[in-house]
Amino acid sequence: MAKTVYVLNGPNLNLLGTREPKTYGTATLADVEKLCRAAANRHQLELEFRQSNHEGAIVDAIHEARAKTAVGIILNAGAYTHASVAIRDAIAAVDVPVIEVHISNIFAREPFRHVSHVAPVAKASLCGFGIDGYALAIDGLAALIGARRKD
Ligand code: CA2
Repeated sequence: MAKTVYVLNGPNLNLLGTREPKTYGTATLADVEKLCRAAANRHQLELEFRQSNHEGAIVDAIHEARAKTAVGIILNAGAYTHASVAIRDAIAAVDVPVIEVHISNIFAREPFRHVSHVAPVAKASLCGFGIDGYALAIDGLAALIGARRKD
């Protein structure tokens, strides 16, 4: 059976590439999706790629990943990272490994970004690698679950 990884993106990430290039680079969310498809394909994983500006939609997508027996979730919850107990609880409620990703180094930014409600319930977290962090997270998930790699 095909193994699927969900990549979930939170609020404002649809604006990637349009503003704040110093912090987030110039790539668009479509570029991120392409990079994720290539990484998933290398590990023979199917990909579900989503973005939402709504907290409940992200909670629903986490539940959907569980219902569809996804092998993992790569989650950039955007600003909800620092604020959402609902997303934290959803992650804790499902037995799907979540890898937290941030494009920027949240620890080198404003103090309110140093707190992540996702990190304590995530399997792993990475930040500061730009959009390459998404591919690194998929590679890390594949290593965790022992996915077969295409050479
Ligand atoms: O570094 C990240 O990936 C963040 O999750 C991005 C969030 C921010 O609230 C987190 O603290 C760190 C913000 C995403 C907004 O992205 C934009 C991109 C271009 C223009 C405007 C917003």
